[in-house]
Amino acid sequence: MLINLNGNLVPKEEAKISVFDHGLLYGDGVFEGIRIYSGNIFKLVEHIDRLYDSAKFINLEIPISKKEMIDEVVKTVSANKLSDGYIRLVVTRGEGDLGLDPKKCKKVTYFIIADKIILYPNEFYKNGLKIITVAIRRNVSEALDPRVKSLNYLNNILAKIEANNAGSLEAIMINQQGYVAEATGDNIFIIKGNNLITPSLFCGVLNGITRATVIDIGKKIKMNVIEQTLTRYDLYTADECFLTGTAAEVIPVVEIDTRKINGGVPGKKTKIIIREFKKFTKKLGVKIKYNS
Ligand code: PXG
Repeated sequence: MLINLNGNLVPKEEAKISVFDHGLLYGDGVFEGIRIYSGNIFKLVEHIDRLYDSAKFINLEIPISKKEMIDEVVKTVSANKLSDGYIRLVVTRGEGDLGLDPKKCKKVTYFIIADKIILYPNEFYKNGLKIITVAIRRNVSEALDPRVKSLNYLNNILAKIEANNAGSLEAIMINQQGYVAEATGDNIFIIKGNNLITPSLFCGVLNGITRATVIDIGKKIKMNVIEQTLTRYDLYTADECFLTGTAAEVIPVVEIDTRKINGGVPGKKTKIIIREFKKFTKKLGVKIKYNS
């Protein structure tokens, strides 16, 4: 496996960064998780746009242009001859000293890993997930905006620990106002009648690339797509529910806080959306040409 470290392809064993890197010391950095489907890097341009927006928010200047970053991603995937897999693109503040001041970090670090992906076991796509809402609240936008995909995932990890401790695979996080936000690494959707509903971005959620794709699918199949505030009541009384994310794709939810959704089986409309999503994954993105 070859890792792209600051533009150089190096063997995995040599892909090392300093213990003084502020990405490690303070979580000072941003990242993206991207999928490759049949040689197509799904929505790569949208992921790169979001990466640069996250970097801009934290006042981190990525040393190469978006176009160059796209080329670096393509170079890494093709060097590893991956046609299906997962890309982790990380940009950190770089090496500094033992103070948190980013001014001391003179050179931004970036690296790109292209590897196979580990999915939820297939049975969960077929039978759906049982999930819970957790006590830990989603970060407030005034402290650290959830739209920034930063290396600070402790908020989400604390929620995941709560879910793990309760024997649940995923957690739904509520925001400071008591409205539903998102799962630890996925956005949430419910279906009520012909309405496809997801929390608005102002509820404190990541502007998910899969979320945007599902919104487009909803419009295409003539559902009313609504972004609004949701409470636990809306979740418990939904006809159908599912989560969306690059890693999880579209995965049905069949139980929330012990309340069964759609009688405890994946919903009909959810299955249609999953089918449509699979078609989209091969169409939208940047196609790879593999080096022979
Ligand atoms: N919300 C959060 C907090 C996320 O981290 C999503 C929603 C879905 O966004 P996309 O753009 O992927 O549709 C994410 C992204 C993992 C993992 O290991 C999960 C994500 C990213 C990287 C790794 O589970 N989720």
